[in-house]
Amino acid sequence: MDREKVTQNKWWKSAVIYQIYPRSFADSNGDGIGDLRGIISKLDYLERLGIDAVWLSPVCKSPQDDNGYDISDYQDIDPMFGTLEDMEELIREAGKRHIRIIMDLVLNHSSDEHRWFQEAKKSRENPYHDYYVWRDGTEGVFPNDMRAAFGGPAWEWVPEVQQYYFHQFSVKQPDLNWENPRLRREIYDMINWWTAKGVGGFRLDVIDQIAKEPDKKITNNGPRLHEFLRELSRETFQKADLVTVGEAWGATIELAKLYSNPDNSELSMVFQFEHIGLDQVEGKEKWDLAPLPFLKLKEVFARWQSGLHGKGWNSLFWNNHDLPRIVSRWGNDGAYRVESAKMLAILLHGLQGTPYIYQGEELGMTNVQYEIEDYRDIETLHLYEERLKKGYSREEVMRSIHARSRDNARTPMQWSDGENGGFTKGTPWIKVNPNYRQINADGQLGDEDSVFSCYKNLIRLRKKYPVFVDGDFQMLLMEDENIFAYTREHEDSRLLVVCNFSGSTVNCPLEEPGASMRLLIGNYREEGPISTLRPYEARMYLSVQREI
Ligand code: TEU
Ligand code: CA
Repeated sequence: MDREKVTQNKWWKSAVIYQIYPRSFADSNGDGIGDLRGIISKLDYLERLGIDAVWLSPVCKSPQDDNGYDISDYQDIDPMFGTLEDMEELIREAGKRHIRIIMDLVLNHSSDEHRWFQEAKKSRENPYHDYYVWRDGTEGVFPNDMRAAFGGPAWEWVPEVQQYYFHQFSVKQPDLNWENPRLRREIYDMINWWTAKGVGGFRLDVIDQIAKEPDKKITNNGPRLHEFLRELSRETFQKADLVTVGEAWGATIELAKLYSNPDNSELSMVFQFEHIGLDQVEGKEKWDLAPLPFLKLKEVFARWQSGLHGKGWNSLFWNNHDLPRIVSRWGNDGAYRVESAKMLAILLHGLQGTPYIYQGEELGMTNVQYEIEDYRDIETLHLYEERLKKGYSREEVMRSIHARSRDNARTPMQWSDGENGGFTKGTPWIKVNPNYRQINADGQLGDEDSVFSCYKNLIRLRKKYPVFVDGDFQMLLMEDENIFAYTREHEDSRLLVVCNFSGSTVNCPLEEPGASMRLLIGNYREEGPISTLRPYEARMYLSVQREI
């Protein structure tokens, strides 16, 4: 079968992937921190939901400066999450349920406690010195004015070598030097070691930042990026039937055609964030809130759906461990929490691409509004200090934090209405959202009208009808200020998805679906006329000339 055909039939094109933030998913030993044995205890829940793979945020050894995105040993599990044997058991037990385990590879930087860095900073002659990015200089005179994502300069002075090292994130996350072929070889060997253990794929943290030229202030999409990715893919991913998804904040459609080229030369797909950046003030930061430009949201989705059709592959997501929860952000986490959570799910899961469900999204979990003392995220805590120093009022800063803090996604998974939402018998590392008594898995599993059941049904539909995977995309009512409607067509099947993105009842100019259009799923019990859509109403119709 030629490579084009191979990619066409890839398992991950009809798969739905579930992201677990292990620290907040399920705690098995009462230390208040989620762990691998906690995940193993919830595999039956995941099997019932029907997902095909689990993306684990990092569980490797780490000092936890950035909650595990600062890895100090890529081939061992951090004791707080368990042991390598626990990981092997998780891979085995998940496999029995036809669930693949995807690991989160943080290859742009390591922890400063990694043995490579501990060696590198000893002397310029040390064989590991060039595993990192160094610049000569004098203490106090930075190589340039680049800033780190978590506050402060992007350069840190090391007296032993009289040089600065470069770090795009925290000072404990020194950037790795991908120009060094010996480093790249060690990374490939590590990845193949995990693949040999049965890992089913990899999520690649800030992968478009590995090719950098700090002297020219180039921190992503550097000139050698696709050369590195093709070598990485050739030396590792192409040796097994893996799914790979790169986090690429700087991706455009043209770049995504390279990343997700059907010839399998780089990755399966990327996470691009054009839709995610829409509700912030132009040219400012995510903390500078702006209303969502709905017509722009539709334009972005239409462009990515059409732009990659037949030329690449989309990831589909609203949430992850860095993002606020979508039902609070673009839905309604009050009176219409259930309807809007389902609408957002129906809208996303009808599109072409691989859908990702972030832990708790399938329950309609919401943001939180804590006091600053209850936040744990390094990014949030830096922001708080930085903006107060810049003269922002405390109210303004807390409004930004409530809306955008990454901890909105990191409050513990809500399993039951029992103590700590069933997450831990100990003291949770971060407070459980107080609404766990109303929003929890136990209360939804047996309820056909729950958000959980809506996700479960959408996952089944994706497997049953090829139009979900292979259909093309046409946006309808592009200029409508409230309705997100589109069709997908493949062979003799036509999918129609109509969503009222607003909290008001609106008129819909679409003609009533004909007798051949069968309602596959909706978020209101009775199916009224399509001409009047109730608040956050969503419907998915399928017309099939011949039954599958
Ligand atoms: O995130 C990349 C990244 O840039 C995010 O930190 C994002 O800019 C920020 O959260 C605003 O939303 C990846 C990981 O997903 C994140 O958890 C890590 O903190 C970061 O890389 C460093 O590894
Ligand atoms: Ca634990």
